Amino acid sequence: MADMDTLLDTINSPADLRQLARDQLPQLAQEIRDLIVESVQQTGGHISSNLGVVELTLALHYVFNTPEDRFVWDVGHQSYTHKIITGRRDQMHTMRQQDGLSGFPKRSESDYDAFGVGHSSTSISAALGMAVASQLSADPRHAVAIIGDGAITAGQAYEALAHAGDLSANLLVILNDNEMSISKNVGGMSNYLARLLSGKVYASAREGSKKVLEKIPPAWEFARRAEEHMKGMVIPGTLFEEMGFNYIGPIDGHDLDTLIATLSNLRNRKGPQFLHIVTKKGKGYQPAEQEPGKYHGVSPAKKQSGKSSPTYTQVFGQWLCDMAAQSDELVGITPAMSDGSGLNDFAERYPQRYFDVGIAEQHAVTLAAGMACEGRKPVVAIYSSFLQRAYDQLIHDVALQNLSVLFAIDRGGLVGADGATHAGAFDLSYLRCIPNMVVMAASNENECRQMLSTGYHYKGPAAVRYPRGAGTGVTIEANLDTIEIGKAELKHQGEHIAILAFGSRVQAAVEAGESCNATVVNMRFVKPLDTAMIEQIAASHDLIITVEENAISGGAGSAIAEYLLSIADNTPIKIMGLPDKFIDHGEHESQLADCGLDAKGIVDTLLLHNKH
Ligand SMILES: Cc1ncc(C[n+]2csc(CCOP(=O)(O)OP(=O)(O)O)c2C)c(N)n1
Repeated sequence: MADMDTLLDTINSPADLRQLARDQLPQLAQEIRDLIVESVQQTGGHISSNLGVVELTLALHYVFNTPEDRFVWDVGHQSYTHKIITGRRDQMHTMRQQDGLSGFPKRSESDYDAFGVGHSSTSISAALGMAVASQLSADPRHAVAIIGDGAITAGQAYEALAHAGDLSANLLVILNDNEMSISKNVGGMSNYLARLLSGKVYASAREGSKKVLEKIPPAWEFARRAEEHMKGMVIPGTLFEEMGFNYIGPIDGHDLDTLIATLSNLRNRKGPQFLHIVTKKGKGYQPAEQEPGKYHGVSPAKKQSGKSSPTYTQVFGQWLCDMAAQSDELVGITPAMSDGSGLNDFAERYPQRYFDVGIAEQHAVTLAAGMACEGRKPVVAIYSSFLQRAYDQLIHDVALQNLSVLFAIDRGGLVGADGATHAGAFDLSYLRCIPNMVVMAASNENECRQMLSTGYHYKGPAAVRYPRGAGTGVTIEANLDTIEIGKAELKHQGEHIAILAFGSRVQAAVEAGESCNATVVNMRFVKPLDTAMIEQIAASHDLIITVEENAISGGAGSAIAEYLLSIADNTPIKIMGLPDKFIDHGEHESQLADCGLDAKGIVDTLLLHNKH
């Protein structure tokens, strides 16, 4: 294929795609699959989800008039085919790297990316907003939301469906049903969808719908009658119909003819439409078809080899199993991130005490609150950026009632290739302002384990935040010992300047401090602060520098500044942390260096301020 022009080489925009004959599309689909498998092996990213929607994406761009018509991809991790045919084919090898393509749709990247995503279950709301806006300005454009059966487990999707059903806006919702979230999908909705797909009904619908759709005349009335006929053959009166949608499906999401015919038909319909398609996650790539979960998100090939320290995620997973062995009250809760949060072993060993609630962060937190009321000890394992979703639940349901829930917060800080949507940039700010909370930031994997034990035994809400990736390589003690709440740790006694460091930045601070003979403290607690230590440091140093991998605004350094102000201490203070802007994808190490948060950056700041 190397010296032969491929079909894909001729596709620089969806307009080029629309020039192709329908019978050329399967070949194009194959070429796109090859490109996805090849490029994701280099760059890392989502394989399985993307291979599942190649035909759907081609059919959508073939039928709709993008970019005038708006597509909103839910989560957006399945948008690679969309990127490939909207002029970004040659940049696929740059994906998720600094200055390269984002792994998600992004408005600033392309006119075809109608809405920025990364977190799930926003697509129906956003597409409805667009549909309503075009209705208000009498604009004929279409708005389409494409959402998976995992993403549709979240409450926001239902809020949007319920509202859309009540409006007459021209919205098309496409449910891409592969019976998988990252792991096997869970919950009542997934059972309901499985029933819709079950047995004969779906099999006959596949055949039947094809025949019916082939014969659909263009005129609207005829199309409508044919469609009603088709629906009669499928499933009458679905949940989505009850919500005010015109429900079509389930249809085979890999059958281009059926997809194109159905979408062309739906394009001419007014009001809220719901199309249910069935696809296979990982389609066309044997390893991903067999283990779609494993191939959901993969690392670049070159990074997979080599032995390194355990990740914080693994340290948490081990701690959870060890604590569960000792404490019958422990329950583990994850919002659809069993693998990513390190709960797989726990799930296997303690299935009765393991709860995957689906992509439902708000529910996860209030569920934990309810369990805590009854004397259980819930551990909510959650990514920093996903906990943003459950902020009111954290305040109103957990903290206000001073319930003992432990939050194990993974991905605290920048997250490299996953980019701004997944960065845990704000948790220290948003947690420390909540009364009753204890907030800890782990500086190495052994301390992470100790902090988890400390938070677990604390009577009230506690959070331990730790970064993405491997730990520092320290020895991890097997015990479940706790540390004293609110107690910092002096790492290096120097003079003139003191660096008060938090969590992931402690090691860099120690390097910097030792090289300049500055005092270095591992603060450990963002709340409660070790105020005795702060006072002592302020009394014996000319300048305090704080360092954290969290937004400067309202973060841990800000807490120290507030404290100094409250005791009328005017020791100069310089707060180092993430700047007031979103940090794009790139290597984690270079993201930190760009923000001046590596050892060199800390030394530079120290020298700069030392001179004055
Ligand atoms: C709010 C939020 N929680 C969790 C995630 C992590 N996540 C990304 S994709 C995914 C599964 C999505 O499943 P589905 O919608 O069925 O899409 P598929 O990958 O199966 O095509 C999850 C849980 C997220 N992106 N956003």
